[in-house]
Amino acid sequence: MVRITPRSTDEVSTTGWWWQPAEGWNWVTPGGVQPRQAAPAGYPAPGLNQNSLVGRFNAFSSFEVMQNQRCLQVGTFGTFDLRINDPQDWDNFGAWNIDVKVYRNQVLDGGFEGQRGQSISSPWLTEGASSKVIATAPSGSHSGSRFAIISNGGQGWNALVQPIPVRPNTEYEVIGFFKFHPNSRVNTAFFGVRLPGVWPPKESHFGSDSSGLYQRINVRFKSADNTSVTLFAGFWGVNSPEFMQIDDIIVLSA
Ligand SMILES: [Ca+2]
Repeated sequence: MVRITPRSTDEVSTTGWWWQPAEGWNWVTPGGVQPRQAAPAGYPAPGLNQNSLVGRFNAFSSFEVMQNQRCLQVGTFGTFDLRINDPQDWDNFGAWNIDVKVYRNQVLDGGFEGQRGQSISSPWLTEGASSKVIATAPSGSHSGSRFAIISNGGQGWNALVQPIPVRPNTEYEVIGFFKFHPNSRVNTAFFGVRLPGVWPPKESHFGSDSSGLYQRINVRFKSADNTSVTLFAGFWGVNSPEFMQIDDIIVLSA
């Protein structure tokens, strides 16, 4: 996982000769020219703001870094390209400092695409007596073609869990996607992490929202002095046959 953070006030002069003092009118920050002007054909990224910091990654179309500060999971690998949206950059001077941070995703097989059978297998573990299965149906998954289903017909706890490594004294965010049948009565689902010796867990409490769509659930936690925590997602039975679909669980350092 990669996070790109430009220093938004750094400036580059986009025209002139290097021996000249800055003229002051042609300095741009990574946001590009103000007011915005869509770059015409011939620019590295036509349609995006002129002289802005643009990124390109494999087959994804170019994007303006300052307009896309959210986190995306793209599920591919390749070469990331960052540059100024300026067709003639040999005469530029100044610099934009850009922090590029690379994170390891602590969760293994969070999208369940690595699960090959119907039963839950490593690195996922299960808790509780009701059945937990892997379903293969692109239409039912949040992404990819596989997802997990936890069933629960009684009153007990049924869950998927995975121990994950963490850096001590680091803040993390756990994100996952959960879906219930529109008629589901589940209001007893929990998603989060257990830290050794700490109760209750750092968790989000949620349930069916009757939409029948995937809900994004997140929770933040601080690792304290731990190097391992246990990720969990499950629900307490409500004495009727209930199901919860799970997909795309990730942990990001905040
Ligand atoms: Ca999936």
